[in-house]
Amino acid sequence: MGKTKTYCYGICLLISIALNILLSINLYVGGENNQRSLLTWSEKAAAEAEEVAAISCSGHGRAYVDGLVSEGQPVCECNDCYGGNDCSEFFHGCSADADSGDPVFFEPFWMQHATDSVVVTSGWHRMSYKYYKYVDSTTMSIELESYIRKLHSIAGNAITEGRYMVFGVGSTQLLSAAVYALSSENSSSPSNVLASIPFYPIYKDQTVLFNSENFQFEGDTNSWQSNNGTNNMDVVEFVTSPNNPDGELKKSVLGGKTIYDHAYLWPHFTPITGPSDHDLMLFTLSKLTGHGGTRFGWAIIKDKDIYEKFLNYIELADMGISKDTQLRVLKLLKVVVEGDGKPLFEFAYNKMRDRWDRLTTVFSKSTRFSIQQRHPLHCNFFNETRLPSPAYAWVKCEREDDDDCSAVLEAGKIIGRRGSRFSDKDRYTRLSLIKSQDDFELLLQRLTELVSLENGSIAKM
Ligand SMILES: Cc1ncc(COP(=O)(O)O)c(C=O)c1O
Ligand SMILES: *[C@@H]1O[C@H](CO)[C@@H](O)[C@H](O)[C@H]1NC(C)=O
Ligand SMILES: *[C@@H]1O[C@H](CO)[C@@H](O)[C@H](O)[C@H]1NC(C)=O
Ligand SMILES: *[C@@H]1O[C@H](CO)[C@@H](O)[C@H](O)[C@H]1NC(C)=O
Ligand SMILES: CC(=O)N[C@H]1CO[C@H](CO)[C@@H](O)[C@@H]1O
Repeated sequence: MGKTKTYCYGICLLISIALNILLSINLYVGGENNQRSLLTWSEKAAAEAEEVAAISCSGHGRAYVDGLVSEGQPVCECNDCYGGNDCSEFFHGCSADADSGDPVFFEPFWMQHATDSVVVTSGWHRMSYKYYKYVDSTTMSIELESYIRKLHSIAGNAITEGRYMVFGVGSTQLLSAAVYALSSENSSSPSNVLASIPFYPIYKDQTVLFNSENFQFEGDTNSWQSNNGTNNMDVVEFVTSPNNPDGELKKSVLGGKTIYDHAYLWPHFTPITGPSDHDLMLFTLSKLTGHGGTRFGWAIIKDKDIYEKFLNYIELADMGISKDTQLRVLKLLKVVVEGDGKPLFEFAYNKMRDRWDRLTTVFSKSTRFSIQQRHPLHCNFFNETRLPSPAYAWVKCEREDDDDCSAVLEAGKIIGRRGSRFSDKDRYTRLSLIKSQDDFELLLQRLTELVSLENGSIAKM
């Protein structure tokens, strides 16, 4: 009896294994001769996506499903200084472009996590303006919001308990929503919007563009304070921490209504010393995962009235942000929180640290150029004392005559963003360190060339 039973189990197990193998083959190969493949409408799109992604562009460019097409084939979009049909030509003498804060350095991470980060969207995915017909606030994904809260508790960079959250088209949209929400209505004089030099230029540009009776841009906090002294005036202050361009951890100068722009408050750019606990904090996907093009940011808000003004702004400006964007962000954040954030933050930190190590080696040989000082702090996320590795180098030209630092660098085939863009002196220039590896390698090469001239014949002339 017992023996027959065991015998039967053995056969059953074999049959079961064989069946599994057959089913798997059917699933993965798609078995055209079999009666039915398990995937139906997504297969063709998946094949197209993989086919286009497989185009190598010599490792110096990329082809996209939505890119230009030539003779029925997707065209390679080459990195700066590369060209030709397959991006294999390098343009010698080409300038290194370190101008924009395009966070493309994350790309290899997402290629390593291709399977987990891919999004499949049907033609009828969430056509409605709203989510969840049975819930009130319906233009934001509740699932996405809960992942963002989880992310902050893992990174340890912001308090979200008991706070409201609003999504925006990038944090760019939330900057102006914040100014609107914090400005006084119907007051005899407009609220004064300020930031501390050097500051991110969009604060001023947007405030000027939206030209309201309720607010006006008043420039630098420090000169404002010394001119207006103890006057208890209506101010809205932008505090960027870590700061763009110089990476400094900033605090409010005026102590009034404050917008904390935490675009760079992530473990790969700065040691996380504790959770930020301010009334109004802004974050962006762009500098967290590198998906600047997805245009997604969020505000964390303590006060209910301010929260409602934010909602009103987003509702009137664009009736809530794209559901397609929210789907993609959800998929990406699920990867980010894997392994308690270690894979993503370690990848990004190692990349930034490597770039800073190589950059400081070059600048240590220079007396003509200097970069900002960095100070070690204890990072709670990595449980270690570390130097910050900011997104940008804030370069100072030290020679008396070099008061236009951008021009000096440009002559050395390096394109930066001039200090006056940040309302500072042109003796400073910002260099972006978060672009592609090709961009960084060329930047480092041009910097090395420029510095090596210092003690040579040209510098002595
Ligand atoms: C300080 C700061 N805030 C906000 C932004 C806007 O980011 P996004 O609109 O991509 O979220 C940037 C982008 O560079 C930034 O540097
Ligand atoms: C501002 O004035 C408008 C029109 O008079 C009024 O409807 C609104 O409630 C006022 N807002 C505040 C905050 O007092
Ligand atoms: C140039 O000379 C200075 C002073 O002697 C030195 O400190 C610096 O390292 C030299 N720079 C290079 C690139 O050789
Ligand atoms: C942090 O590091 C210290 C010293 O290396 C160690 O004693 C401690 O257990 C670590 N804490 C955590 C939470 O890992
Ligand atoms: C009321 C007042 O004195 N406002 C001044 C505050 O300081 C700025 C300069 O930073 C002046 O432009 C304002 O007029």
